[in-house]
Amino acid sequence: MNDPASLRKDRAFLERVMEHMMLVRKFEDAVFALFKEGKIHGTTHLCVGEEATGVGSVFALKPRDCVLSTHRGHGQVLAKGASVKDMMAEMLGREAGTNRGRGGSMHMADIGVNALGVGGVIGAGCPIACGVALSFKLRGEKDRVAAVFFGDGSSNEGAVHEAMNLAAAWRLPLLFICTNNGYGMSTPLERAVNDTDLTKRAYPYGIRSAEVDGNDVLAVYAAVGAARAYMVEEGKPAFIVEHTYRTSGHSKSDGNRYRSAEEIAYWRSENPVARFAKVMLDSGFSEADIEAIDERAAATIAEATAYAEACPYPAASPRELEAETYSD
Ligand SMILES: Cc1ncc(C[n+]2csc(CCOP(=O)(O)OP(=O)(O)O)c2C)c(N)n1
Ligand SMILES: [Mg+2]
Repeated sequence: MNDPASLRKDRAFLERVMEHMMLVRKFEDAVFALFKEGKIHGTTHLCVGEEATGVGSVFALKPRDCVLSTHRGHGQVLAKGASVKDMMAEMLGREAGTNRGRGGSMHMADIGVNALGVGGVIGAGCPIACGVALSFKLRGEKDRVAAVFFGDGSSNEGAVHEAMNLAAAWRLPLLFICTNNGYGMSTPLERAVNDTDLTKRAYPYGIRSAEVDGNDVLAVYAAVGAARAYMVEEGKPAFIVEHTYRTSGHSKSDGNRYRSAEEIAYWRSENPVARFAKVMLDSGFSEADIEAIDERAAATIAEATAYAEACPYPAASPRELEAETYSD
C-alpha cells in the first residue's frame, strides 16, 4: 500500500526517502559553494526547499519509467538514481560527468536510469515527453510511463498546452507534474495568471488532475503513485500540481527583492526535510538515527565533490574529440 499511514510503518523506505532528500539538499548546498568559489561556470537553478517534489514523485515511479526534468532538476535526476559522483563531475565540467562534462546543470541527463534530461527552455520538456510516452504506447509497453516536470510559470507556455492536448488526444501514458513554488523568476503566480488554481489547466483537455502538498514527501509519493496506477489502468495522461516553495534564489544570484525575509524564514521552517524528520520521529526513529542518515549523506556529497574536483576536463580541441569519438 502506498498511502501515507502504511508508508510510515516501512522503516527501510522512510530511511531511503530521508537519505535522498538530504542528498538533494546537500548536493545543492555544495553546488552553491562551488559556484561561489568560481569552480562552476554558467548558471544553475537550485531546488532547496523543493526536495520532496523530486524525491516523492520519482520514487513513486518504476525504474523503467522515464523522467524529463525542469531547469531546476538536480533533485529529480538524483532521485531517479543517477550517480552523485557523475552528477557532481558534470557540474564541474569533467569528462567523467553524466554528459561527459558538456551538459552542466541545465542539460544533466542519465539515460541509463531513464533520467532523460534537465532542460533550460521552460515547458519544452512536455512535447518531448509526448514523444517518449508515444514510443511506449506504440511498442505496447503497458506498464511504462513518462513523467515531465514543469513550473507554475512554465504552465503558461504554449508548449505545455500543446503537449497536454496531444497527450489527451493520443491517450499517452504521460504524467504532467507542475511544481508550483509560487514564483516564475521574480513574478508571483497571482500576477502571472488570472486563476491561481493550476489544476484547472488540465480541464479543457479532459485530463484528470489533482493537487498535493508538495512539501509532504509521503503525500507526494501517494499522489504520484495513484496517478501512475490510473494512467496504466486507463491508458490516459494525468496531471498533478505539487505546491512547494524554493528557499534558494531563482538562480545562482538573487537579491530576493520580490519577497520578504519573513516569507523565506517561514518556508525554511516548513521545509520538507525538517517536516519529514518529524514524521520519522513519530514513526519510531530517534534523533540519533536521523543524525546518522545526515552524516551518511554529508559523507557521500563530500566524497563526490573531492572525486569530481580530481577528475580531468574533457579534451579541449574538437579534433581530439573527433579522434576519440570515431576511432575504432
Ligand atoms: C522558453 C523560455 N522562456 C523564458 C525563459 C527564462 N526563464 C528561465 S526560468 C524562468 C521562470 C520559470 O518559472 P517556473 O516555471 O515557475 O519555474 P521555477 O523557476 O519557479 O522552478 C524563466 C521565465 C526560459 N528559460 N525559457
Ligand atoms: Mg515557479
